[in-house]
Amino acid sequence: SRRGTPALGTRHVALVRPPATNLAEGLLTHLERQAVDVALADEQWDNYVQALADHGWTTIDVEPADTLPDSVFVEDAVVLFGELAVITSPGAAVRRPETAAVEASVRELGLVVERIELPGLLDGGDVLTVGTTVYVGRSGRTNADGIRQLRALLAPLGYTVVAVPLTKVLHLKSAVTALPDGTIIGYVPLVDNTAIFPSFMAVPEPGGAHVVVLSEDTVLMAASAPQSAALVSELGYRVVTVDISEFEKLEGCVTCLSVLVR
Ligand code: CIR
Repeated sequence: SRRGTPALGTRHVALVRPPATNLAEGLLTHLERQAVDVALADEQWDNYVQALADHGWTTIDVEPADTLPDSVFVEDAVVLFGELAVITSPGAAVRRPETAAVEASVRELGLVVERIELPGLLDGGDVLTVGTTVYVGRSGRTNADGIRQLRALLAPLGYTVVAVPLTKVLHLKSAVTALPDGTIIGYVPLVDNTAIFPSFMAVPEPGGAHVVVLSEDTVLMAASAPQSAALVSELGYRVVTVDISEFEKLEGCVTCLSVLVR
């Protein structure tokens, strides 16, 4: 079994979940509600999936759930560590029913399944793995018991769970993600304490804090953050951009829309 720092691209499957017809009713914590154009969202989602496909990722659709508006944000329901799939315990009660179909999909992939149990709460958007370090946001969605359970599941596999207090943002990965070389990039006004990260680079836009690592040399970023994309490009990475404006209105970002199985 793989653990530690798996080679990128050992498997090229990505889980995605088509947007619900009631997407526009998704939860909001920090933003004022703006009208979501669901037809445009569908088109943007298709383009996002196409961008994954263009870079060698075969996408698998988790069964759509038209009564679950936030189900498109599939990364919140499961976190993968090599062959281990940890089914989360979503911090928003209305999102809890999202996990069942995601669990079915990861079982079909043959992954080992573990679960965070109540009263533990943990959203996948709070989990950022860099090598064998697993940063976990202690956020409005993830509590201490959820972090404790994840730590207990991962310690035997050689991972260190580092909890990150958050007060200014929905999820850890709303504020920071990692480049392929392990550099943490983030939007400073949303991070309580950047000193917790061993190598941190600031980006100039909130949407620029989010990268999906498509390969060792290519990342996916939102079109809403052109200056950040230029900065990452200056570091020698290929940057693919997609417009996800309708998902950003719901506090979603490029990372939330898929789970890459490496
Ligand atoms: C929510 O509030 O749960 C959704 N509207 C947005 C979730 C975004 N997911 C993420 O940042 N991982």
